Amino acid sequence: MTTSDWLWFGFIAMALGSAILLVMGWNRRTRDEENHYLLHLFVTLTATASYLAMALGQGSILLADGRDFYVARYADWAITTPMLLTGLCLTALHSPFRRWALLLGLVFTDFYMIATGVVAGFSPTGSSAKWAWYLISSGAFLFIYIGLWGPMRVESEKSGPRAAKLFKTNATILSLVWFAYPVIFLLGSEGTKTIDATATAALYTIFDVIAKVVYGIFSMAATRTKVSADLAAGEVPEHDLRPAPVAYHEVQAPGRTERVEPTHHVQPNRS
Ligand code: RET
Repeated sequence: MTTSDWLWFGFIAMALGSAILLVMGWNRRTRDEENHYLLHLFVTLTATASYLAMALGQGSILLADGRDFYVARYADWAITTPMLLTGLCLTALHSPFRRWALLLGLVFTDFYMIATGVVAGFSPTGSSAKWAWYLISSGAFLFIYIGLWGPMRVESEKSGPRAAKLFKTNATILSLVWFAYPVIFLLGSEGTKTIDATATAALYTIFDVIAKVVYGIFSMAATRTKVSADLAAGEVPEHDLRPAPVAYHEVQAPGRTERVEPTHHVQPNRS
C-alpha cells in the first residue's frame, strides 16, 4: 500500500467510526452518556476531515529538507487528544466542576505536548533543535501520565467502584496506545528515518484508528453498560437524567446541585 492508500484507509475508517458512534449514542439517558457521545463523535469527525485533507494532498507542506510534513495530523491531534483526555477525566470526575483546574491542567499539558511536538516535527532532520523540542514534548507527556495515574485515579475512586473500574481500564488502554506515538516519531520520517515515509504514515494511521475509533466505540459501550448499572441501582440523581425534568444549577461545593424551579415572572435585579 502507498502513503495515499493509507490516508484513504484512514478517511474511510474515521467516517465509518463516526457513523457507528452517531448511532450508538442516539438515545442518551444520562449526563455520562451525553458527555461521551459528544466527545467521541467529534474526535472521529475531526479525524475524518483531517484524513480527507491529507488524502487529497491538502494536509501537508514540503519542507526544505525534502520531506512532506503533515500539518493536518498535528492540527487533528491538537483538537482530538484534549477531547479524549477530557472524556477519560469525566469518567473519573463525573462532574468537571469537582476538580476543574485538574481537568484543565491535563488538557493544557496535552496541548503543550502537541504544540511543542509540531516544532519537533518541522525542525530540520538531524538538528539538535529537533531533539530539544522532542524532549520538551515528552516531558509534558510524562506529566499527563502522572496526572492521570496520580490525582485523577484518586478522584475516580471517590466516584464509586463502577467509575473507578472503568477509569482504570480506559486509562490503561489510553496510556499504552498513546505511548506508540513518540516511538513512531522517533523511528519515522520526522525522526531518525529508520522506517520510510509510507511505513510512518501506515503506523500513525493504524494507531489513530485504534485511539479514536476502537477506543471510542469501546468507551461508549462501556459507559452505556455502567449507566445501565447505575440506573438499575437507583444511583442516578434527577439532575443527571437526560433530558433533566427541570433546570438545575451546579455549584462548586461537593455533591451540591441546586434545583431551579421554572419561573415565569421577571426577577428584579435589586431590591
Ligand atoms: C509527539 C512527538 C514529540 C514527543 C511526543 C509526541 C506525542 C504524541 C502523542 C500523540 C497522541 C495522539 C493521539 C492521536 C489520536 O487520537 C508529538 C509525537 C511525546 C502522545 C492519541
